[in-house]
Amino acid sequence: MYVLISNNFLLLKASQTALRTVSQHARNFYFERLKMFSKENLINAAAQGEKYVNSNSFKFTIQYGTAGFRERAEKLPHVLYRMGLLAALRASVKRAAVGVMITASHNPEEDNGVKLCDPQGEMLEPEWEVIATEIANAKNQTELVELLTAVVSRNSLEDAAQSPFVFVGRDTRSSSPSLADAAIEGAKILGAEVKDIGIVSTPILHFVVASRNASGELGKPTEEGYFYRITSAFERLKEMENLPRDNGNYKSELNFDGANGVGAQKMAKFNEMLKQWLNVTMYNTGEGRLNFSCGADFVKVRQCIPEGVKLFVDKRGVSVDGDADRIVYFYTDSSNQFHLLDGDKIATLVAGHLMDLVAASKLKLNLGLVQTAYANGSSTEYISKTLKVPVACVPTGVKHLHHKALEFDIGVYFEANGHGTVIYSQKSTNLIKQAVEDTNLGETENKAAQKLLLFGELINQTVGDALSDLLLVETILHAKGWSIADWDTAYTDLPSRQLKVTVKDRNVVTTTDAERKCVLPEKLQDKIDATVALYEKGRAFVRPSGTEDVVRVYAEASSKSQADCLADEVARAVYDLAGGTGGRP
Ligand code: 16G
Ligand code: MG
Repeated sequence: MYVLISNNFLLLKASQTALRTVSQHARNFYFERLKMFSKENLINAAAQGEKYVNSNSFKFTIQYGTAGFRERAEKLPHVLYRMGLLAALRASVKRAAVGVMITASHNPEEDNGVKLCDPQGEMLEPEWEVIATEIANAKNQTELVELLTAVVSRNSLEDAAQSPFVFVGRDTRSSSPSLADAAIEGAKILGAEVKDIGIVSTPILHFVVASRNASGELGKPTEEGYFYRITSAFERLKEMENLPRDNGNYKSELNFDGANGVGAQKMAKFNEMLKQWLNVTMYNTGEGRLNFSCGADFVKVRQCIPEGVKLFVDKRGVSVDGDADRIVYFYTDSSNQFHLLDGDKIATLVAGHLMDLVAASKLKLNLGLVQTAYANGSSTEYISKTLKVPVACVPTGVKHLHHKALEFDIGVYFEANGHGTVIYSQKSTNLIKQAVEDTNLGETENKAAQKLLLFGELINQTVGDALSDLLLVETILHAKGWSIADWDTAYTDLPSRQLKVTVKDRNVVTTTDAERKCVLPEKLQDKIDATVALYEKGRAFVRPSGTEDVVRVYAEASSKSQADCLADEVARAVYDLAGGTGGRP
Protein backbone atom coordinates (compact mmCIF):
# COMPACT_ATOMS: atom_id res chain seq x y z
CA MET A 1 0.00 0.00 0.00
CA TYR A 2 2.72 2.37 1.01
CA VAL A 3 4.59 1.57 -2.16
CA LEU A 4 1.48 2.23 -4.21
CA ILE A 5 0.82 5.61 -2.58
CA SER A 6 4.39 6.63 -2.94
CA ASN A 7 4.34 5.54 -6.58
CA ASN A 8 1.21 7.57 -7.22
CA PHE A 9 2.80 10.50 -5.48
CA LEU A 10 5.89 10.19 -7.62
CA LEU A 11 3.76 9.90 -10.74
CA LEU A 12 1.83 13.00 -9.74
CA LYS A 13 5.04 14.90 -9.15
CA ALA A 14 6.41 13.71 -12.45
CA SER A 15 3.32 14.75 -14.38
CA GLN A 16 3.33 18.18 -12.69
CA THR A 17 6.93 18.66 -13.75
CA ALA A 18 6.08 17.47 -17.27
CA LEU A 19 3.18 19.91 -17.43
CA ARG A 20 5.37 22.73 -16.28
CA THR A 21 7.95 21.80 -18.92
CA VAL A 22 5.28 21.65 -21.61
CA SER A 23 3.84 25.02 -20.67
CA GLN A 24 7.34 26.45 -20.48
CA HIS A 25 7.89 25.13 -24.01
CA ALA A 26 4.64 26.61 -25.17
CA ARG A 27 5.61 29.95 -23.67
CA ASN A 28 9.05 29.83 -25.27
CA PHE A 29 7.41 28.80 -28.51
CA TYR A 30 5.00 31.72 -28.27
CA PHE A 31 7.77 34.18 -27.57
CA GLU A 32 9.84 32.68 -30.38
CA ARG A 33 6.91 33.25 -32.67
CA LEU A 34 6.54 36.80 -31.52
CA LYS A 35 10.13 37.31 -32.46
CA MET A 36 9.55 36.06 -35.98
CA PHE A 37 9.35 39.55 -37.45
CA SER A 38 10.92 41.48 -34.57
CA LYS A 39 13.42 44.17 -35.43
CA GLU A 40 16.11 41.97 -33.96
CA ASN A 41 15.22 39.08 -36.21
CA LEU A 42 14.97 41.28 -39.30
CA ILE A 43 18.45 42.65 -38.56
CA ASN A 44 19.69 39.10 -38.11
CA ALA A 45 18.02 38.03 -41.38
CA ALA A 46 19.67 40.87 -43.29
CA ALA A 47 23.05 39.99 -41.77
CA GLN A 48 22.71 36.29 -42.62
CA GLY A 49 22.00 37.24 -46.23
CA GLU A 50 25.34 39.03 -46.61
CA LYS A 51 27.03 35.83 -47.77
CA TYR A 52 24.94 35.96 -50.95
CA VAL A 53 26.04 39.49 -51.79
CA ASN A 54 29.17 40.19 -53.82
CA SER A 55 30.83 43.25 -55.29
CA ASN A 56 28.72 42.94 -58.46
CA SER A 57 25.37 42.46 -56.75
CA PHE A 58 24.25 46.08 -56.90
CA LYS A 59 25.95 47.24 -60.07
CA PHE A 60 22.66 46.74 -61.83
CA THR A 61 19.03 47.24 -60.91
CA ILE A 62 16.87 44.19 -61.21
CA GLN A 63 13.14 44.53 -61.85
CA TYR A 64 10.27 42.22 -60.98
CA GLY A 65 8.93 42.00 -64.54
CA THR A 66 6.01 40.28 -66.20
CA ALA A 67 7.09 36.94 -64.85
CA GLY A 68 9.24 37.76 -61.85
CA PHE A 69 12.99 38.36 -61.82
CA ARG A 70 15.08 37.05 -64.73
CA GLU A 71 18.85 37.40 -64.98
CA ARG A 72 22.08 35.52 -65.50
CA ALA A 73 22.07 32.93 -62.71
CA GLU A 74 25.27 34.19 -61.06
CA LYS A 75 23.61 37.55 -60.39
CA LEU A 76 20.73 36.04 -58.47
CA PRO A 77 21.74 34.43 -55.13
CA HIS A 78 21.04 37.49 -52.96
CA VAL A 79 17.79 38.09 -54.85
CA LEU A 80 16.65 34.54 -54.11
CA TYR A 81 17.53 34.80 -50.43
CA ARG A 82 15.56 38.03 -50.20
CA MET A 83 12.62 36.53 -52.07
CA GLY A 84 12.64 33.80 -49.43
CA LEU A 85 12.28 36.53 -46.79
CA LEU A 86 9.52 38.18 -48.79
CA ALA A 87 7.67 34.90 -49.30
CA ALA A 88 7.57 34.40 -45.52
CA LEU A 89 6.11 37.88 -45.08
CA ARG A 90 3.63 37.40 -47.92
CA ALA A 91 2.42 34.09 -46.48
CA SER A 92 1.95 35.76 -43.11
CA VAL A 93 -0.03 38.62 -44.58
CA LYS A 94 -2.28 36.26 -46.54
CA ARG A 95 -2.44 33.73 -43.67
CA ALA A 96 -2.04 31.06 -46.31
CA ALA A 97 0.67 29.13 -48.12
CA VAL A 98 2.49 30.85 -50.97
CA GLY A 99 5.02 29.55 -53.50
CA VAL A 100 8.44 30.39 -54.84
CA MET A 101 9.31 29.05 -58.29
CA ILE A 102 12.87 29.11 -59.54
CA THR A 103 13.01 29.18 -63.32
CA ALA A 104 13.80 31.35 -66.32
CA SER A 105 11.23 29.54 -68.43
CA HIS A 106 12.12 29.57 -72.16
CA ASN A 107 15.30 31.61 -71.67
CA PRO A 108 18.77 30.09 -72.05
CA GLU A 109 20.17 27.62 -69.53
CA GLU A 110 22.61 30.26 -68.19
CA ASP A 111 19.74 32.46 -67.05
CA ASN A 112 17.54 31.86 -64.10
CA GLY A 113 14.79 33.64 -62.28
CA VAL A 114 12.19 33.55 -59.58
CA LYS A 115 8.52 34.27 -59.33
CA LEU A 116 6.25 34.27 -56.33
CA CYS A 117 2.91 32.57 -56.41
CA ASP A 118 -0.04 33.83 -54.36
CA PRO A 119 -2.38 31.59 -52.30
CA GLN A 120 -4.84 30.63 -55.02
CA GLY A 121 -2.05 29.81 -57.43
CA GLU A 122 -2.26 33.22 -59.05
CA MET A 123 0.62 35.57 -59.83
CA LEU A 124 1.94 37.86 -57.09
CA GLU A 125 -0.22 40.96 -56.59
CA PRO A 126 1.18 43.97 -58.55
CA GLU A 127 1.60 46.09 -55.40
CA TRP A 128 3.96 43.45 -54.05
CA GLU A 129 5.93 43.35 -57.29
CA VAL A 130 7.05 46.86 -56.39
CA ILE A 131 8.01 45.75 -52.86
CA ALA A 132 9.86 42.77 -54.32
CA THR A 133 11.84 45.08 -56.61
CA GLU A 134 12.77 47.40 -53.74
CA ILE A 135 13.85 44.54 -51.50
CA ALA A 136 15.91 42.88 -54.23
CA ASN A 137 17.74 46.14 -54.91
CA ALA A 138 18.35 47.28 -51.30
CA LYS A 139 21.97 48.37 -51.37
CA ASN A 140 22.96 47.42 -47.83
CA GLN A 141 21.73 45.73 -44.66
CA THR A 142 20.29 48.93 -43.18
CA GLU A 143 18.21 49.62 -46.26
CA LEU A 144 17.03 46.03 -46.36
CA VAL A 145 15.99 46.09 -42.70
CA GLU A 146 14.09 49.34 -43.28
CA LEU A 147 12.17 47.86 -46.18
CA LEU A 148 11.36 44.65 -44.31
CA THR A 149 10.28 46.63 -41.26
CA ALA A 150 8.01 48.75 -43.42
CA VAL A 151 6.27 45.61 -44.73
CA VAL A 152 5.92 44.27 -41.20
CA SER A 153 4.43 47.46 -39.81
CA ARG A 154 2.20 48.22 -42.82
CA ASN A 155 0.64 44.81 -42.40
CA SER A 156 0.70 44.74 -38.58
CA LEU A 157 2.78 41.60 -38.53
CA GLU A 158 4.61 42.48 -35.31
CA ASP A 159 2.55 39.97 -33.37
CA ALA A 160 2.15 37.36 -36.08
CA ALA A 161 1.93 34.13 -34.15
CA GLN A 162 1.48 31.54 -36.85
CA SER A 163 4.35 30.15 -38.89
CA PRO A 164 4.06 31.14 -42.53
CA PHE A 165 4.06 28.27 -45.04
CA VAL A 166 6.14 28.46 -48.21
CA PHE A 167 6.48 25.94 -51.06
CA VAL A 168 9.66 26.07 -53.11
CA GLY A 169 9.94 24.48 -56.55
CA ARG A 170 12.59 24.66 -59.26
CA ASP A 171 13.23 23.79 -62.88
CA THR A 172 16.06 21.59 -64.23
CA ARG A 173 18.68 24.34 -64.62
CA SER A 174 22.05 23.50 -63.04
CA SER A 175 21.92 26.77 -61.08
CA SER A 176 18.49 26.04 -59.62
CA PRO A 177 19.38 23.85 -56.57
CA SER A 178 21.70 26.43 -54.98
CA LEU A 179 19.26 29.25 -55.73
CA ALA A 180 16.48 27.19 -54.14
CA ASP A 181 18.67 26.72 -51.05
CA ALA A 182 19.11 30.49 -50.77
CA ALA A 183 15.34 31.05 -50.96
CA ILE A 184 14.69 28.30 -48.42
CA GLU A 185 17.21 29.79 -46.01
CA GLY A 186 15.60 33.23 -46.37
CA ALA A 187 12.10 31.92 -45.71
CA LYS A 188 13.20 29.80 -42.74
CA ILE A 189 15.10 32.55 -41.05
CA LEU A 190 11.83 34.49 -40.79
CA GLY A 191 10.17 31.49 -39.20
CA ALA A 192 8.52 29.94 -42.26
CA GLU A 193 7.77 26.28 -42.55
CA VAL A 194 9.17 25.41 -45.97
CA LYS A 195 8.22 22.52 -48.20
CA ASP A 196 10.80 21.98 -50.91
CA ILE A 197 8.99 20.16 -53.72
CA GLY A 198 12.10 19.78 -55.86
CA ILE A 199 12.01 19.75 -59.65
CA VAL A 200 8.53 20.66 -60.85
CA SER A 201 6.95 22.52 -63.73
CA THR A 202 5.79 26.03 -62.88
CA PRO A 203 2.13 24.98 -63.12
CA ILE A 204 2.69 22.10 -60.69
CA LEU A 205 4.01 24.58 -58.10
CA HIS A 206 0.96 26.79 -58.67
CA PHE A 207 -1.37 23.82 -58.34
CA VAL A 208 0.24 22.59 -55.13
CA VAL A 209 -0.01 26.04 -53.51
CA ALA A 210 -3.67 26.44 -54.55
CA SER A 211 -4.45 22.94 -53.45
CA ARG A 212 -3.00 23.36 -49.98
CA ASN A 213 -5.14 26.48 -49.48
CA ALA A 214 -8.29 24.88 -50.92
CA SER A 215 -8.95 22.56 -47.96
CA GLY A 216 -8.99 19.37 -49.96
CA GLU A 217 -11.17 20.54 -52.85
CA LEU A 218 -8.35 20.04 -55.34
CA GLY A 219 -7.04 16.85 -53.77
CA LYS A 220 -3.67 16.39 -52.12
CA PRO A 221 -1.28 19.37 -52.22
CA THR A 222 1.51 17.32 -53.77
CA GLU A 223 2.84 16.47 -57.20
CA GLU A 224 1.10 13.09 -56.88
CA GLY A 225 -2.14 14.91 -56.12
CA TYR A 226 -1.69 16.89 -59.33
CA PHE A 227 -1.11 13.78 -61.47
CA TYR A 228 -3.96 11.96 -59.82
CA ARG A 229 -6.50 14.73 -60.39
CA ILE A 230 -5.59 15.28 -64.04
CA THR A 231 -5.22 11.66 -65.12
CA SER A 232 -8.44 10.65 -63.34
CA ALA A 233 -10.41 13.34 -65.19
CA PHE A 234 -8.76 12.36 -68.49
CA GLU A 235 -9.64 8.69 -68.07
CA ARG A 236 -13.20 9.39 -67.00
CA LEU A 237 -13.74 11.60 -70.03
CA LYS A 238 -12.42 8.77 -72.23
CA GLU A 239 -14.80 6.31 -70.55
CA MET A 240 -17.72 8.65 -71.18
CA GLU A 241 -16.84 9.10 -74.85
CA ASN A 242 -16.48 5.33 -75.21
CA LEU A 243 -14.52 5.65 -78.46
CA PRO A 244 -11.69 3.50 -79.82
CA ARG A 245 -8.14 4.72 -79.19
CA ASP A 246 -7.90 5.90 -82.82
CA ASN A 247 -11.12 7.66 -83.75
CA GLY A 248 -11.79 8.82 -87.31
CA ASN A 249 -8.90 11.03 -88.39
CA TYR A 250 -7.56 11.17 -84.84
CA LYS A 251 -4.57 8.91 -84.26
CA SER A 252 -3.04 8.38 -80.83
CA GLU A 253 0.54 9.00 -82.02
CA LEU A 254 2.04 12.22 -80.72
CA ASN A 255 5.57 13.61 -81.09
CA PHE A 256 6.57 15.50 -77.97
CA ASP A 257 9.42 18.03 -77.74
CA GLY A 258 10.31 18.58 -74.06
CA ALA A 259 12.72 21.53 -74.65
CA ASN A 260 15.27 19.46 -72.66
CA GLY A 261 13.54 20.63 -69.51
CA VAL A 262 11.18 19.64 -66.74
CA GLY A 263 8.27 19.17 -69.17
CA ALA A 264 9.95 16.07 -70.53
CA GLN A 265 10.25 14.53 -67.06
CA LYS A 266 6.64 15.19 -66.17
CA MET A 267 5.32 14.17 -69.59
CA ALA A 268 7.12 10.84 -69.17
CA LYS A 269 4.97 10.30 -66.07
CA PHE A 270 1.73 11.15 -67.90
CA ASN A 271 2.88 8.93 -70.73
CA GLU A 272 3.31 5.99 -68.41
CA MET A 273 -0.02 6.58 -66.68
CA LEU A 274 -2.00 7.14 -69.89
CA LYS A 275 -0.34 4.74 -72.31
CA GLN A 276 -3.64 3.03 -72.92
CA TRP A 277 -4.70 6.21 -74.73
CA LEU A 278 -1.63 7.99 -75.98
CA ASN A 279 1.34 6.80 -77.97
CA VAL A 280 3.91 9.49 -77.30
CA THR A 281 7.39 9.61 -78.85
CA MET A 282 9.58 11.84 -76.73
CA TYR A 283 12.30 14.16 -78.03
CA ASN A 284 14.61 16.65 -76.33
CA THR A 285 14.12 15.00 -72.97
CA GLY A 286 17.31 16.37 -71.41
CA GLU A 287 20.00 14.99 -73.68
CA GLY A 288 20.62 18.44 -75.18
CA ARG A 289 20.77 22.01 -73.94
CA LEU A 290 17.68 23.50 -72.34
CA ASN A 291 15.53 25.50 -74.82
CA PHE A 292 18.31 25.33 -77.41
CA SER A 293 16.89 24.94 -80.93
CA CYS A 294 13.82 23.39 -79.38
CA GLY A 295 10.87 24.17 -77.15
CA ALA A 296 7.67 26.15 -77.61
CA ASP A 297 9.29 29.58 -77.86
CA PHE A 298 11.77 28.43 -80.51
CA VAL A 299 9.01 26.84 -82.58
CA LYS A 300 6.70 29.84 -82.26
CA VAL A 301 9.36 32.42 -83.12
CA ARG A 302 11.21 30.49 -85.82
CA GLN A 303 8.17 28.72 -87.23
CA CYS A 304 10.03 25.47 -87.83
CA ILE A 305 10.31 21.95 -86.46
CA PRO A 306 12.44 21.72 -83.30
CA GLU A 307 15.80 20.04 -83.55
CA GLY A 308 15.81 16.28 -83.48
CA VAL A 309 12.08 15.80 -83.96
CA LYS A 310 11.19 13.39 -86.76
CA LEU A 311 7.80 14.21 -88.11
CA PHE A 312 5.87 12.34 -90.76
CA VAL A 313 3.38 14.13 -92.98
CA ASP A 314 0.26 15.25 -91.11
CA LYS A 315 1.48 13.83 -87.76
CA ARG A 316 1.03 15.91 -84.64
CA GLY A 317 4.07 17.51 -83.07
CA VAL A 318 3.93 19.43 -79.82
CA SER A 319 6.49 21.59 -78.01
CA VAL A 320 6.50 22.89 -74.45
CA ASP A 321 8.87 25.46 -72.97
CA GLY A 322 11.57 25.10 -70.31
CA ASP A 323 9.20 25.24 -67.32
CA ALA A 324 6.25 23.65 -69.13
CA ASP A 325 3.75 26.46 -68.93
CA ARG A 326 3.56 27.10 -72.68
CA ILE A 327 2.57 24.79 -75.50
CA VAL A 328 2.30 24.93 -79.29
CA TYR A 329 1.35 22.24 -81.82
CA PHE A 330 2.74 21.86 -85.35
CA TYR A 331 2.85 19.57 -88.38
CA THR A 332 4.10 19.47 -91.94
CA ASP A 333 1.79 18.77 -94.87
CA SER A 334 2.39 16.68 -97.99
CA SER A 335 4.13 19.60 -99.72
CA ASN A 336 6.52 19.83 -96.76
CA GLN A 337 4.95 23.09 -95.63
CA PHE A 338 5.28 23.76 -91.89
CA HIS A 339 2.10 24.65 -89.98
CA LEU A 340 2.02 26.14 -86.50
CA LEU A 341 -1.01 25.79 -84.24
CA ASP A 342 -0.28 28.28 -81.49
CA GLY A 343 -2.12 29.57 -78.44
CA ASP A 344 -4.77 31.22 -80.63
CA LYS A 345 -5.59 27.93 -82.34
CA ILE A 346 -5.70 26.13 -78.99
CA ALA A 347 -7.99 28.83 -77.59
CA THR A 348 -10.43 28.53 -80.46
CA LEU A 349 -10.50 24.73 -80.28
CA VAL A 350 -11.11 24.78 -76.53
CA ALA A 351 -13.61 27.65 -76.52
CA GLY A 352 -15.58 26.07 -79.39
CA HIS A 353 -15.77 22.71 -77.64
CA LEU A 354 -16.73 24.10 -74.25
CA MET A 355 -19.36 26.31 -75.92
CA ASP A 356 -20.93 23.23 -77.48
CA LEU A 357 -21.02 21.50 -74.09
CA VAL A 358 -22.55 24.55 -72.40
CA ALA A 359 -25.21 24.66 -75.13
CA ALA A 360 -25.90 20.91 -74.81
CA SER A 361 -26.17 21.19 -71.01
CA LYS A 362 -28.64 24.11 -71.41
CA LEU A 363 -26.90 25.79 -68.48
CA LYS A 364 -26.96 29.57 -68.50
CA LEU A 365 -23.25 30.20 -68.40
CA ASN A 366 -21.50 32.96 -70.27
CA LEU A 367 -18.25 31.90 -71.85
CA GLY A 368 -15.69 34.42 -73.00
CA LEU A 369 -12.24 34.39 -74.49
CA VAL A 370 -9.35 36.65 -73.52
CA GLN A 371 -6.47 37.43 -75.86
CA THR A 372 -3.67 39.97 -76.18
CA ALA A 373 -2.70 42.25 -79.06
CA TYR A 374 -0.46 39.43 -80.32
CA ALA A 375 -3.48 37.29 -81.21
CA ASN A 376 -3.64 36.82 -84.94
CA GLY A 377 -6.35 38.99 -86.52
CA SER A 378 -7.86 35.91 -88.19
CA SER A 379 -8.31 34.19 -84.85
CA THR A 380 -10.13 37.17 -83.34
CA GLU A 381 -12.40 37.36 -86.37
CA TYR A 382 -13.11 33.61 -86.25
CA ILE A 383 -13.90 33.69 -82.53
CA SER A 384 -16.26 36.63 -82.70
CA LYS A 385 -17.91 36.00 -86.08
CA THR A 386 -17.97 32.20 -86.41
CA LEU A 387 -17.90 30.94 -82.83
CA LYS A 388 -19.82 33.99 -81.63
CA VAL A 389 -17.90 33.99 -78.39
CA PRO A 390 -17.22 37.39 -76.78
CA VAL A 391 -13.54 38.33 -77.01
CA ALA A 392 -11.62 40.67 -74.73
CA CYS A 393 -8.13 42.04 -75.30
CA VAL A 394 -5.74 42.82 -72.42
CA PRO A 395 -2.05 43.73 -72.03
CA THR A 396 0.60 41.01 -72.32
CA GLY A 397 1.30 38.86 -69.26
CA VAL A 398 -0.62 36.06 -67.65
CA LYS A 399 -1.83 38.09 -64.70
CA HIS A 400 -3.80 40.42 -67.01
CA LEU A 401 -5.40 37.58 -68.92
CA HIS A 402 -6.23 35.64 -65.79
CA HIS A 403 -7.76 38.67 -64.14
CA LYS A 404 -10.00 39.40 -67.13
CA ALA A 405 -11.01 35.76 -67.55
CA LEU A 406 -12.40 35.82 -63.99
CA GLU A 407 -15.16 38.14 -65.27
CA PHE A 408 -16.78 35.30 -67.23
CA ASP A 409 -18.60 32.24 -65.90
CA ILE A 410 -16.17 30.25 -68.01
CA GLY A 411 -13.15 32.28 -69.06
CA VAL A 412 -10.79 30.89 -71.67
CA TYR A 413 -7.51 32.77 -72.01
CA PHE A 414 -4.51 32.20 -74.20
CA GLU A 415 -1.55 34.19 -75.37
CA ALA A 416 -0.48 33.46 -78.94
CA ASN A 417 2.82 32.16 -77.52
CA GLY A 418 0.97 29.20 -76.03
CA HIS A 419 0.39 30.24 -72.45
CA GLY A 420 -3.19 29.83 -71.34
CA THR A 421 -5.89 27.98 -69.49
CA VAL A 422 -9.60 28.02 -68.68
CA ILE A 423 -11.17 29.15 -65.42
CA TYR A 424 -14.61 28.29 -64.10
CA SER A 425 -16.19 30.72 -61.67
CA GLN A 426 -17.50 29.32 -58.40
CA LYS A 427 -21.00 29.95 -59.70
CA SER A 428 -20.33 27.80 -62.80
CA THR A 429 -18.83 24.98 -60.80
CA ASN A 430 -21.85 24.99 -58.47
CA LEU A 431 -24.36 25.07 -61.33
CA ILE A 432 -22.54 22.31 -63.20
CA LYS A 433 -22.38 20.14 -60.07
CA GLN A 434 -26.10 20.67 -59.44
CA ALA A 435 -26.87 19.67 -63.04
CA VAL A 436 -24.74 16.53 -62.70
CA GLU A 437 -26.74 15.49 -59.63
CA ASP A 438 -30.12 16.50 -61.02
CA THR A 439 -31.95 13.23 -61.72
CA ASN A 440 -34.73 15.03 -63.59
CA LEU A 441 -32.37 16.31 -66.23
CA GLY A 442 -32.43 14.76 -69.71
CA GLU A 443 -29.59 12.40 -70.60
CA THR A 444 -27.98 14.78 -73.12
CA GLU A 445 -28.02 17.69 -70.69
CA ASN A 446 -26.72 15.53 -67.86
CA LYS A 447 -23.87 14.07 -69.91
CA ALA A 448 -22.83 17.50 -71.12
CA ALA A 449 -22.76 18.72 -67.51
CA GLN A 450 -20.70 15.70 -66.45
CA LYS A 451 -18.20 16.43 -69.20
CA LEU A 452 -18.02 20.10 -68.25
CA LEU A 453 -17.26 19.07 -64.69
CA LEU A 454 -14.53 16.67 -65.78
CA PHE A 455 -13.00 19.26 -68.11
CA GLY A 456 -12.82 21.58 -65.12
CA GLU A 457 -10.70 18.94 -63.35
CA LEU A 458 -8.55 18.08 -66.36
CA ILE A 459 -7.66 21.76 -66.73
CA ASN A 460 -5.13 23.26 -64.33
CA GLN A 461 -7.20 26.33 -63.56
CA THR A 462 -4.52 28.01 -61.49
CA VAL A 463 -2.30 28.98 -64.43
CA GLY A 464 -1.44 28.01 -68.02
CA ASP A 465 -0.11 24.46 -67.94
CA ALA A 466 1.45 22.92 -71.05
CA LEU A 467 0.78 19.32 -70.03
CA SER A 468 -2.76 19.80 -68.80
CA ASP A 469 -3.44 21.82 -71.99
CA LEU A 470 -1.95 19.00 -74.05
CA LEU A 471 -4.32 16.46 -72.52
CA LEU A 472 -7.18 18.90 -73.03
CA VAL A 473 -6.40 19.32 -76.75
CA GLU A 474 -5.91 15.56 -77.21
CA THR A 475 -9.25 14.85 -75.52
CA ILE A 476 -11.08 17.29 -77.77
CA LEU A 477 -9.42 16.12 -80.99
CA HIS A 478 -10.13 12.51 -80.03
CA ALA A 479 -13.79 13.25 -79.32
CA LYS A 480 -14.16 15.10 -82.61
CA GLY A 481 -12.20 12.49 -84.60
CA TRP A 482 -10.00 15.26 -86.00
CA SER A 483 -6.48 15.14 -87.35
CA ILE A 484 -4.25 18.15 -86.70
CA ALA A 485 -4.92 19.28 -90.29
CA ASP A 486 -8.69 19.15 -89.64
CA TRP A 487 -8.18 21.36 -86.62
CA ASP A 488 -5.99 23.73 -88.64
CA THR A 489 -8.71 24.39 -91.22
CA ALA A 490 -10.84 26.44 -88.78
CA TYR A 491 -9.17 29.63 -90.04
CA THR A 492 -5.92 30.66 -91.73
CA ASP A 493 -3.51 32.87 -89.83
CA LEU A 494 -2.57 36.17 -91.38
CA PRO A 495 1.19 36.24 -92.00
CA SER A 496 2.89 38.08 -89.15
CA ARG A 497 6.31 39.27 -88.13
CA GLN A 498 7.88 40.20 -84.80
CA LEU A 499 10.99 42.32 -84.37
CA LYS A 500 12.81 43.93 -81.48
CA VAL A 501 14.47 47.32 -81.43
CA THR A 502 17.10 48.35 -78.89
CA VAL A 503 16.67 51.84 -77.55
CA LYS A 504 18.37 53.90 -74.84
CA ASP A 505 15.45 53.51 -72.47
CA ARG A 506 12.54 51.26 -73.34
CA ASN A 507 10.35 53.00 -70.77
CA VAL A 508 10.04 56.03 -73.06
CA VAL A 509 7.51 53.92 -74.95
CA THR A 510 4.13 53.84 -73.25
CA THR A 511 0.93 52.30 -74.56
CA THR A 512 -2.82 52.22 -74.00
CA ASP A 513 -5.83 50.25 -75.27
CA ALA A 514 -4.31 46.89 -74.24
CA GLU A 515 -1.00 47.87 -75.86
CA ARG A 516 -2.61 48.40 -79.24
CA LYS A 517 -1.95 52.15 -79.24
CA CYS A 518 1.26 53.93 -78.45
CA VAL A 519 0.93 57.07 -76.31
CA LEU A 520 4.57 58.11 -76.10
CA PRO A 521 6.82 59.12 -77.76
CA GLU A 522 4.56 61.61 -79.46
CA LYS A 523 4.01 61.12 -83.20
CA LEU A 524 5.01 57.43 -83.09
CA GLN A 525 1.39 56.25 -83.24
CA ASP A 526 0.60 58.67 -86.09
CA LYS A 527 3.53 57.24 -88.00
CA ILE A 528 2.36 53.66 -87.32
CA ASP A 529 -1.20 54.50 -88.43
CA ALA A 530 0.00 56.10 -91.65
CA THR A 531 2.22 53.11 -92.43
CA VAL A 532 -0.38 50.48 -91.59
CA ALA A 533 -2.89 52.18 -93.90
CA LEU A 534 -0.68 51.29 -96.86
CA TYR A 535 -0.96 47.53 -96.28
CA GLU A 536 -3.83 45.21 -97.05
CA LYS A 537 -5.18 43.79 -93.77
CA GLY A 538 -2.31 45.62 -92.08
CA ARG A 539 -2.07 45.86 -88.30
CA ALA A 540 0.92 46.77 -86.17
CA PHE A 541 1.76 47.80 -82.63
CA VAL A 542 4.81 48.44 -80.48
CA ARG A 543 5.36 47.88 -76.75
CA PRO A 544 8.24 47.86 -74.29
CA SER A 545 9.16 44.29 -73.36
CA GLY A 546 8.54 43.25 -69.79
CA THR A 547 11.36 40.71 -69.79
CA GLU A 548 14.10 42.15 -72.02
CA ASP A 549 15.60 45.58 -72.49
CA VAL A 550 14.00 46.12 -75.93
CA VAL A 551 10.94 47.53 -77.64
CA ARG A 552 8.92 44.87 -79.46
CA VAL A 553 7.28 45.35 -82.82
CA TYR A 554 4.42 43.21 -84.12
CA ALA A 555 3.01 43.44 -87.65
CA GLU A 556 0.60 41.41 -89.71
CA ALA A 557 -0.66 41.81 -93.28
CA SER A 558 -2.19 39.82 -96.10
CA SER A 559 1.13 38.32 -97.30
CA LYS A 560 4.40 37.32 -95.68
CA SER A 561 6.45 39.88 -97.58
CA GLN A 562 3.95 42.63 -96.70
CA ALA A 563 4.04 41.69 -93.02
CA ASP A 564 7.86 41.74 -93.10
CA CYS A 565 7.93 45.17 -94.81
CA LEU A 566 5.41 46.61 -92.39
CA ALA A 567 7.38 45.33 -89.39
CA ASP A 568 10.59 46.81 -90.81
CA GLU A 569 9.01 50.21 -91.37
CA VAL A 570 7.52 50.32 -87.90
CA ALA A 571 10.84 49.23 -86.39
CA ARG A 572 12.55 52.14 -88.15
CA ALA A 573 9.94 54.53 -86.78
CA VAL A 574 10.63 53.24 -83.25
CA TYR A 575 14.35 53.63 -83.78
CA ASP A 576 13.96 57.22 -85.02
CA LEU A 577 11.40 58.43 -82.50
CA ALA A 578 12.22 56.41 -79.37
CA GLY A 579 15.98 56.81 -79.19
CA GLY A 580 17.23 53.71 -81.05
CA THR A 581 20.77 52.51 -80.41
CA GLY A 582 23.08 50.39 -82.54
CA GLY A 583 22.42 50.12 -86.27
CA ARG A 584 19.13 51.44 -87.68
CA PRO A 585 16.90 48.47 -88.59
C1 16G B 1 6.40 36.48 -69.65
C2 16G B 1 4.94 36.22 -69.39
C3 16G B 1 4.23 35.88 -70.67
C4 16G B 1 4.45 36.99 -71.68
C5 16G B 1 5.90 37.29 -71.86
C6 16G B 1 6.08 38.54 -72.68
C7 16G B 1 3.95 35.24 -67.44
C8 16G B 1 3.91 34.06 -66.54
N1 16G B 1 4.76 35.13 -68.47
O1 16G B 1 7.04 35.34 -70.09
O2 16G B 1 2.89 35.76 -70.38
O3 16G B 1 3.92 36.63 -72.92
O4 16G B 1 6.49 37.52 -70.60
O5 16G B 1 7.41 38.89 -72.72
O6 16G B 1 3.27 36.22 -67.21
P1 16G B 1 7.85 40.31 -73.21
O7 16G B 1 7.21 41.34 -72.32
O8 16G B 1 9.33 40.28 -73.16
O9 16G B 1 7.35 40.45 -74.62
MG1 MG C 1 7.43 29.36 -69.33
